Amino acid sequence: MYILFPMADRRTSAASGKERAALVGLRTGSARRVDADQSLDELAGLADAAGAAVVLRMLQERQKPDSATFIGSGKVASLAAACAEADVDVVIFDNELTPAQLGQLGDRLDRKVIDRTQLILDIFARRAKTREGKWQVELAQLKYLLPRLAGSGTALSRLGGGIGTRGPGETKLETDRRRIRVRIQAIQKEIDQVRQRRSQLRDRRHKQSVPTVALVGYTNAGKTTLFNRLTRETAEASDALFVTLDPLIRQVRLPDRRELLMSDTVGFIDRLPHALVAAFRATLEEVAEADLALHVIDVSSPERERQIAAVKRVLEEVGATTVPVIDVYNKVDTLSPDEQRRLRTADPAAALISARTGKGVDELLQMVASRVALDTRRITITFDSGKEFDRQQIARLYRVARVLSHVATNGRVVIEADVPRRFIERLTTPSVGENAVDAV
Ligand SMILES: Nc1nc2c(ncn2[C@@H]2O[C@H](COP(=O)(O)OP(=O)(O)OP(=O)(O)O)[C@@H](O)[C@H]2O)c(=O)[nH]1
Ligand SMILES: [Mg+2]
Repeated sequence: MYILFPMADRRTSAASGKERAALVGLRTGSARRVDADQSLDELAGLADAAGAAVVLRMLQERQKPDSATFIGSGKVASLAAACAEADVDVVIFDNELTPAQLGQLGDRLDRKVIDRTQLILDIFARRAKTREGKWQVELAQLKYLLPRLAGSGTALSRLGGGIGTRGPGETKLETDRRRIRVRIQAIQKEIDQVRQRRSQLRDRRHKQSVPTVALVGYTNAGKTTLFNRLTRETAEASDALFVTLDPLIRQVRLPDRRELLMSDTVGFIDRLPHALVAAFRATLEEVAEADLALHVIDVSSPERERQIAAVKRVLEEVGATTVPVIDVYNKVDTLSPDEQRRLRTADPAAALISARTGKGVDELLQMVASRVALDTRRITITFDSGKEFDRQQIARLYRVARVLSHVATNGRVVIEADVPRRFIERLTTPSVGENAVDAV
């Protein structure tokens, strides 16, 4: 079964120079029809993000994938005919194909064939802006490509240009196996250095005891919109997939004047290519090392539950399972009051917000403040206000702790405060050791 889109599309896409894409999905065994359809919808969103115009959709049903042609020989023949009729440039499969399948399908369809993984990698290649982001994407692309160069060289020679051949910055990807190996090593080295630098920065932040909160969530959930609202930033947010690639970290001031650092980073997706997760480890470590994660969930998506599950899987994969999480249901402006009530009853511990209108954002900040404050001890510290070092410590205390009382007499300052445990550890340095610290 396939759907051919109106021919008017052909003129539009030719005029805009877009590649004309056919999308192919496979529904196997007990998989639900609606899930397979939604998966193809998502693939269409990805194709759009890669700059293609979708002119054909096909959903094949069979017990299990065919080892040679994935969708079965007969189906390939009808797909080839449909592709010829619709003047398709590239056929995109909703699954990861084996090198053998890629070769077979390329031969039989006689046009460029790519899979879901290549499509996602291509979007990332288009979006990467920083040096670090570019390295990570290219590494993932080359690692995906290498084993596929082994068998049939034709599958790749057929790629020509466009989607699937672009490296970061739209340069053409290397396809010579020996050169790829050398390049992988060089990039790996650079990424290791980045990783070290990031880890040093994190250590420094850790020493300053500023809590960090990471925004995580499915792509397009509204992470950057929320980030901008909380930090008064103007990072790019838009209704396209994978707009954010590189992590951004900015300060947020809580209602009680304490500071924390908030990070925005790459969004997740169902079946996120493993090569990509591995390559983005340096970026994703920001999440694994955070004190708290806000899981931003798009309530307007019909696939909310599947997206939530996909995010949890990625968090596991990047080793972020011990980070405490607050579920943040975003885009509640799209829900009726009734639906909002149901959501609140179903998950009372979650936050309901609209990053776009600002609704619920203050309550969310209160929740963050109390969660971040959980790991504190109430202590009383005496400072010598004549000493520069002590005056600095007092200023820092105000930034990281919740100060309950501050009494200054005869050059002494006595402060009672709820202090993060990590900060208390810092109070054992020699000069601070002179200060009297009483835990309550
Ligand atoms: N209706 C509504 N739309 C929202 C809300 N928050 C964000 N959006 C829209 O959702 C789309 C995605 O927002 P982003 O902030 O870019 O999402 P993201 O999670 O950062 O996405 P990626 O970086 O691409 O993974 C944009 O079109 C936003 O305007 C909201 O509260 N309500
Ligand atoms: Mg974003």
